[in-house]
Amino acid sequence: MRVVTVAAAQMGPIQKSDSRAAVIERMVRLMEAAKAAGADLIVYPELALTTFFPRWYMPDWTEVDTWFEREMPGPNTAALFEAARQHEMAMYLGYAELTTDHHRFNTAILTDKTASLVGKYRKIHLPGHVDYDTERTHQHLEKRYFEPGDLGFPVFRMLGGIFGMAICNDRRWPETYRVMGLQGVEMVVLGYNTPSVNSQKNAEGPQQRYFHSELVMQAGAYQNSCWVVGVAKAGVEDGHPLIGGSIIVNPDGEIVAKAATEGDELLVHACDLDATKFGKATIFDFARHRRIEHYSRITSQTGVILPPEA
Ligand code: CDT
Repeated sequence: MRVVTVAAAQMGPIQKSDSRAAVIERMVRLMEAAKAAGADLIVYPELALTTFFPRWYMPDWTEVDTWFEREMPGPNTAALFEAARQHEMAMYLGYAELTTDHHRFNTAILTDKTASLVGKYRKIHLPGHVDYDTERTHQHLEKRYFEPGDLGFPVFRMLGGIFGMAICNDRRWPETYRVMGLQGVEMVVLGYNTPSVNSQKNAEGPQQRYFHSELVMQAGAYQNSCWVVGVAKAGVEDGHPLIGGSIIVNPDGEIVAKAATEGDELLVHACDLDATKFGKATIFDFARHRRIEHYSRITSQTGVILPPEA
């Protein structure tokens, strides 16, 4: 057995007016509870330090940059890293990254039990739109505020296992998991902010949003025989509801822990990384069963090309 005890640290809403310090205090409290429950690794949501600011159209880029971190760790996050060191807690942390040469990414990092950086991931599948959209019930301006990630889907050795990261909308894409599956990933950790209603289809409300969220993470786990830990920022942020539904999924695609609320809530599960071995050696033994001679469209084509009319 290679057990990594994971704490999925779902966070309730963060209002626009909440300070970073107040948010960090909540995160440290969740980390303390994770430590008390015996966790090795805590997973926080996407853009965990602030409200989900891409819902706000901001023409002023100086204002936009107030939502970004220029250093990690930096003055805003030093206390969180200090707590991680003190509790010997590995961590997945999502935040908005502003690089020294002024590129903006929706980023997540993995740190080890000494709070040292193990790896970085920048969100690749950015949803939403660039300009203010009058047709939508609410805005989703990730394509305005972030560039697509430029680091691929790397995996990292940590805690005796192989870990990969994704961020929110990435979880809906099978390519996300498969690229990491091809590097032997044993646990995918990811955070999300998912509005409870589809801004372009009112009839798609929370019930379907929760269903899709589980569906994609369970499929990703099963098809790559790995653990998936998905963590929400949930609840109503300045009038805008986000789903909860944080889950821990085993390599058979079964949910082993699930959040019951839309607030700060901790799910803890002892995940045996050796449980990934059976699927990887049998039905999803990629080396034996994949037929790459038939997969070229996956990397040579983005949109759909219809067959010729009869
Ligand atoms: N944050 C994020 O990626 N949210 C998306 C919402 C898509 S709707 C434009 C998600 O996939 O949950």
